[in-house]
Amino acid sequence: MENKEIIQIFSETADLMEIAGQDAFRIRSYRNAIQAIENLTERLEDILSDAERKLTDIPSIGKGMAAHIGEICQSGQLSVHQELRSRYPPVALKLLQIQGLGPKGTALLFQHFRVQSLEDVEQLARKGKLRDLPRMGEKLEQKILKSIEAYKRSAGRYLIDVADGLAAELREYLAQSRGVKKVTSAGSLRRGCESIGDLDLLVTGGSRKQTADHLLKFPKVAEVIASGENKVSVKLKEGIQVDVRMLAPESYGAAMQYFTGSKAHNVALRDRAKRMGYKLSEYGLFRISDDRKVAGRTEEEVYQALDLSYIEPELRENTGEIDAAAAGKLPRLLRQEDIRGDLHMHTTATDGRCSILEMAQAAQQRNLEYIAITDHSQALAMANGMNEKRVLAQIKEIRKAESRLEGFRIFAGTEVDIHRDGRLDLDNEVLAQLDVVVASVHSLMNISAEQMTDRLLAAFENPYLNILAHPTGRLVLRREAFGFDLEKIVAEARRRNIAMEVNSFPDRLDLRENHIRLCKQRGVKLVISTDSHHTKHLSHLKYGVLMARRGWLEKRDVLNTLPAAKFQQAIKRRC
Ligand code: DGT
Ligand code: CA
Ligand code: CA
Ligand code: ZN
Repeated sequence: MENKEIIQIFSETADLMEIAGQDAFRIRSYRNAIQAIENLTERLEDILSDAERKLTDIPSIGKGMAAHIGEICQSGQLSVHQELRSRYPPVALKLLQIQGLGPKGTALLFQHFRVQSLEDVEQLARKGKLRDLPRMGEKLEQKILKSIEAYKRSAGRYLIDVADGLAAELREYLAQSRGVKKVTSAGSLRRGCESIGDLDLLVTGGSRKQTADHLLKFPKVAEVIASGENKVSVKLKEGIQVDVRMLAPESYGAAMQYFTGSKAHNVALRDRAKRMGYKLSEYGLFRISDDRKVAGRTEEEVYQALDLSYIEPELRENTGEIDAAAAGKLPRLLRQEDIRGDLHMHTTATDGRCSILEMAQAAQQRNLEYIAITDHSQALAMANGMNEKRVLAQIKEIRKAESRLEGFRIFAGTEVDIHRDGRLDLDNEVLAQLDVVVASVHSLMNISAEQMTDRLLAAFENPYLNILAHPTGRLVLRREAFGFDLEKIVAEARRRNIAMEVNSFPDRLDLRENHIRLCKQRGVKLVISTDSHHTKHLSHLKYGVLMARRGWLEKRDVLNTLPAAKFQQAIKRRC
């Protein structure tokens, strides 16, 4: 039994207990246990089978939870969980994901209607039957409809870190098959998209049959969807589909180009080829007049034959990249090595899991030159946000930690909440003593777009605010961005020299590419940060960099490519 499976059972149990309206204290003990297990590096089953050790030595795991873990490891299931599952239809867990419904709304639905599927709820809402339920109303009904639509759109898609991790494992595994020369990810993952529908892997070298047989022995394969001569599609235990294509080396580049997409980019590229007297396919670029193959071994070759400079995968969305490549005007995209600092992270003082020094040392090991510690402010009580007094004490601790490191800077910062009226959640006197102030909205997100615009504009009036963090508040596959007038905010940011964050956390990725591009066009600088809550999150930087590249950013557009001292200069407010 893997820890992940235990977490899954606990999480469903807690969710169902919420629908059942059970004791909040007991529900919390499940959630706390989940957090504790997520932070473990060992398998629970191994601890259990070690006579010298006790599960209850793990913080947040009491006697009750330890017994539950024992039961799961022994029988593969948990009776409390089974009992709750039998009480509600399977759609119950899905309904909890629908914004506006929540556990209470879900319970209410089950009390008043026979709902078996998401479509049932959708119908009820369309017919206006939800609004009369207690505490519901027409507005909430509309919101539920909208979030069901969003849920359906996102269903079956995966966050980039999940897809990326599985693809890396599979690539490594496939590379071990006899004769295999190259294994590459293509599709949306290679383009750095925020969510991934399925994985596309390209393999060359070795015999197709052997590679296919090898793939089917990958321990995470759950089922085979299709198995043809050149392509095998499987579903992994995690649910995601993988298309593996076996290719000849002489058409590898053409296939890479074709299967990287996007579809829109490919269509435009094929049009261009046609106009130039060529035919472009996954097998190569062919001259129409005599069917001679002119390119196909590498992607570079294909673009070159079409009189284009090489187009990086992240740009291939048919949003102007082909014209720019034809004119030799593509940006020199930012690279991860260009990033020198990380300006958004949390420690044990609030909701992070590691100390200031641990975060700094881990960042230094990743070749960064500076970080900012930006713990939460008091309004975020849930995350143990800090008041002025605690912030002042933390500044001292940060200076102390910094003095223990060689050639590394730790900026004292905060992630300060922006109140409903635009006020920042900490006194200016304290903000003035910080090296960098990152500000963000964490509450009251469903106000109107005008109100949100005013709220952000008012926040910008505070002279200490340097960076607006996760500016749109969206959560990938889970929550839409809140509305506001981005043009107005960007213009004001430019005037005042406020930077916009590209939050690298895989479920945020905020700003996203089109917004990033707008900032660049309007002359607003960006900062790419990880929002780490643990040293292991520092590796998420690569996803922020991918998003920045999708937004056409170059090194000079990003402030944390600067050395520490220059960075500090560059974030100084203009007004
Ligand atoms: P996803 O999987 O939904 O995250 O997105 P993609 O872009 O990975 O899409 P996928 O897996 O359906 O196909 C991979 C690439 O193969 C796609 O980006 C472009 C290429 N491709 C697939 N079908 C077509 C097609 O009908 N026409 C063209 N031009 N290209 C296609
Ligand atoms: Ca795909
Ligand atoms: Ca695919
Ligand atoms: Zn944060």
